[in-house]
This record gives sequence, C-alpha cells and structure tokens, in this order.
Amino acid sequence: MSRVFSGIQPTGEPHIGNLFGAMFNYVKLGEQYGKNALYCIVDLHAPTNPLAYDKAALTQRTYEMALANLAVGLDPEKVIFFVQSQVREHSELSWLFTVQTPLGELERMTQYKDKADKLESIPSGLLMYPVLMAADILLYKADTVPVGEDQVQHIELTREIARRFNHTFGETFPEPKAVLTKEALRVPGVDGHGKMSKSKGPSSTIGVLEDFGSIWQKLRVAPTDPARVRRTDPGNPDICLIFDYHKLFSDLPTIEMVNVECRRAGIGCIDCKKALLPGIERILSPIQDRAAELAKDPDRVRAALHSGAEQARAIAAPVMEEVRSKMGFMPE
Ligand code: AQP
Repeated sequence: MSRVFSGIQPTGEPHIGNLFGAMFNYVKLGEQYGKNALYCIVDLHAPTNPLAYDKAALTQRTYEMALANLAVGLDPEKVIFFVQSQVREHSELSWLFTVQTPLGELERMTQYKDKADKLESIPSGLLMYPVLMAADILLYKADTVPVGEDQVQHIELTREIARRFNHTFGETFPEPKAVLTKEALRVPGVDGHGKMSKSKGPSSTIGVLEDFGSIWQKLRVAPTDPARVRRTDPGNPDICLIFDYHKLFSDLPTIEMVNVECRRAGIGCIDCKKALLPGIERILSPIQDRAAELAKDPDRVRAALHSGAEQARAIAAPVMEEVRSKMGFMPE
C-alpha cells in the first residue's frame, strides 16, 4: 500500500512558492490517495531556525497555515491533515533516528550550511532538522513525498536513514521518493535573492492570502534582467523572475507575448509586470474568498486539525511499537 506524507512549516505566511511547489500537489495527490495522504503543519521544525521562530506568533501562524491549505482545497474529511506537535511520536522516532545518523551526513546538507552561515550560535536542532523530517515521513511508512526541489537532498537522507534502519533491525521502512511539480521546482523570491522563503520575511514572498495592492507594490519594484537598463534595450526573459511568475500564473498567449516582446524591447518591464496581474487574481482570488469564509469559524478549523491528529496517531502508534520492539526496548 502506497502512502503520501508532506509537511509545511508555520514560519510565516504561505507564499506562491509553497502553493505551486507543494500545496496544489497536496490537493491533487489527496484526491488519489484519500486517507493514505497525510499532510502536516510541521511546527516542531519552526524553532530549529532562531531567525524564523517567534514564540508569540507560532500558534496563530499554525492556524493560518491550516486555513490557507483548506482554502486551497485540502479536504480534511478525505485526507489526514494535522499539526506535528500534537502527535508526540514524531519526536520519539526523531530521537531514535538521531542516535543512528552519522554527523557527517547531516553536516553535508546544503540547507543546513546556508542557514548556519547566517547564525552566530548554531542550535543543534538546525543540524537535526532532516532527521526530524525523516521521522515525520517514516512514522507513517510513507513512500511518496510531494515537495519543492529544495527538499530533495533531505528526501535522499531519509532514504539513507530508512536503509540503515532496515539493515540493522530488519525490514521496516520503505525508501520514499520525492514528487516534484515540474513547473515550480524553485520559485524565486520577489526580492531577487534566491528562492522564495517564508523565513526571509515578506520582502521575499508573494503571499497566497496577500492583498493585491500589496502584491503589486512588491512586483513594481522587483528586479528584472539587470542588463535591460532602458526601455529600448532588449531583455532576456530566461533570467527574469517576472517571466518565471508568468509561467505560473498567465495563460499561454500572454506567456508567449511576453517572451517575444521582451526580447525585442516591444514591452517595458512595468507593462510586463502589469500583464501578470490578471493571472494572479484569477488563481488567488478564489483561494482568498474561501479563506475569508473559513475564517468565520476558527473552531471548525481547529476541530478538523484535532481529528486529523487522532487519525495520524492511530497509524503512528503501532509503527512506534514495532520500532521500540525491534530496537530492544522493554515493552510497556
Ligand atoms: N520557493 C519555493 N519554490 C518551490 N517550492 C517551495 N517550497 C518552499 N519554498 C519553495 C516547498 O514548500 C513546502 C513547504 O516548505 P517550507 O515550509 O520549508 O517552506 P519555506 O517557505 O521554505 O519555509 P521557510 O520557513 O522559509 O523554510 P526555509 O527557511 O527552510 O526555506 C516544501 O515542500 C518546499 O519544498
């Protein structure tokens, strides 16, 4: 039996990188897999990065992340949707994997190196992040993980952790594979500095629930092809993040028009950015409307998460029993 697992951190507002890289895929795979699709707001990951963790905001961000996913179309009646910290087994399995994972494998992770570079004091939790992620996935014996390209190295490590456990303690876990959305491998940040990321703050992101006026203010000043100094200079859409966004939001004739006209200086950058707005509104408006509707009844959202945690625990508990027994711990 095949099973899907994926997680999303409540480290800020969900953005269009999350939407195209992961959230749309959650809905699509959820329709196929039903209760064998588990989606989790991975709040235990949030404190691993001190620059992104905010104790006062964590509960609210967790709620907002749930709301956004439901608004995008995740149906908690059909899939299992829950909050990681409400299923204690994630932490337990994470520790049992930690004790088996060589330090060198973790130190090689590029996300760890990028984040550690920005910190004066590095919490060991930042290094252990991919071990917790492996526990998240393997706790449900999931074999299919819809993620953005930034997580592929972590899935490789998860496979390694599963292989090592199976080799030492006997066949237990599948070796999961990443499922990528081809058109949104790595959505660039609107500030032009690397991938769009919640933890970099609102200057990097276009929020799924963001007001269109605010989105336009960000797009208006977003960097484009740096070689295009004057309106009459031809541009190169292949290195322009606005063109990347067109490929996500616009219809084919608009994408084609922008591609051709930019190269022959037939369209200026501001007009090219304005041409993006109808596509953004077409895709985000219905999501924002649904979110406004759901926000009228926050208790319903919380009840859905609570029920999701119970369903997740029902799968996780026997897996933990199996792991404890195979590792030689005294039965309760
Ligand atoms: N820019 C992106 N393009 C495509 N996919 C993306 N994902 C994240 N950013 C992009 C995918 O979204 C899912 C949730 O990942 P996350 O919660 O780690 O998202 P984030 O915005 O990257 O969050 P943070 O807090 O800012 O994390 P860091 O600091 O790790 O970047 C994943 O499937 C991810 O691949």
